[in-house]
Amino acid sequence: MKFRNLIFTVFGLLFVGQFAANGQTHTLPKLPYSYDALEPYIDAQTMEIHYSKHHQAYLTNLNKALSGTKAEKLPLEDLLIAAERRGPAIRNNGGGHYNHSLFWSILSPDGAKTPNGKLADDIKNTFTSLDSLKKLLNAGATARFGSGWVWLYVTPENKLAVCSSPNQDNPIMDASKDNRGIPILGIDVWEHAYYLKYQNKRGDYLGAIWNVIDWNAVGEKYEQALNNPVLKVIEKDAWQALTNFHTVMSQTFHPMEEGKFGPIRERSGEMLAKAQLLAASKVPSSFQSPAITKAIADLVDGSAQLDKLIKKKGKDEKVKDSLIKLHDTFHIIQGLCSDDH
Ligand code: MN3
Repeated sequence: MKFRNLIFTVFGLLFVGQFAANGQTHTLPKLPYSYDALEPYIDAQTMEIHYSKHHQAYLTNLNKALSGTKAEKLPLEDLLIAAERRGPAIRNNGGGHYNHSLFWSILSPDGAKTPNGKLADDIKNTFTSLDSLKKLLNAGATARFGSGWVWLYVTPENKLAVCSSPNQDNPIMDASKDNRGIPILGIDVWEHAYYLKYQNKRGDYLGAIWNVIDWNAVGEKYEQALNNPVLKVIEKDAWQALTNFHTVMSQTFHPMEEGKFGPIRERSGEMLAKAQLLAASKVPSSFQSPAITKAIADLVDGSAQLDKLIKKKGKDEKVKDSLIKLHDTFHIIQGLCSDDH
């Protein structure tokens, strides 16, 4: 906790001048080509409105929602992991900013028409061919009712997968439930992405878009995603039984630190139940280790002892020792406290 706070403080000091100067934490990425560069597949007017009005509006509203909050200095990915928990302003505008930034970066008038290297191999191994991947993505985009996106993404198990999401959601978000990971290719299927040229014919837009997808850029995104520590954070966040235990722990431990023993005395039975559910849950592959197995077993034993102590109306001092020990055990599994909880 302390180390992380120190890091935030250092970054805060480094960037505080910038924040004060431009009054915003997130900025619009420069478009790497002109508005008419993707003609005839995407028309100049659509590009201009999409980038300078729609994307800009998500960005403005994101910075407005973050202004003066603790989350103001968090990296965008950290914000999005807990998007649903943070509420619709962050979910919609943070998603809108992230998704469009990705979209612009994988489009190009003269990009690679096919993937190469590891991405090419893994597409073939996962989807049998590039054509069948495109068909899957187009089917997902066609089936998406109303506004949304279709994604090629990397799962926490380092596999390629396809999903679609409503509105400005994406696989990084808690809202994405069973389809969590880091997107490397996204296609915007909001009407604002195609209506001026294609009107209601989403299928024609989906046929044309492949002419301007730059597979080299997607390949770079793939390499970055595979090496991105956020993948492991997403995997842990998707481990619902751990999150549920964490909620009870943080809502009882932190009050106790301030001398308030009411929450833990009321909820020790619930804490034990959550520990038992955690022990019965499927441990994500990258968390499977003898140390974690032991820590989970210790968590059940420790929660049972604490609950017994509280039922016997044990003294505050003893409850405190027991809860501190349990909290330490929990952090063997969870890692350091983050500012998210
Ligand atoms: Mn859009």
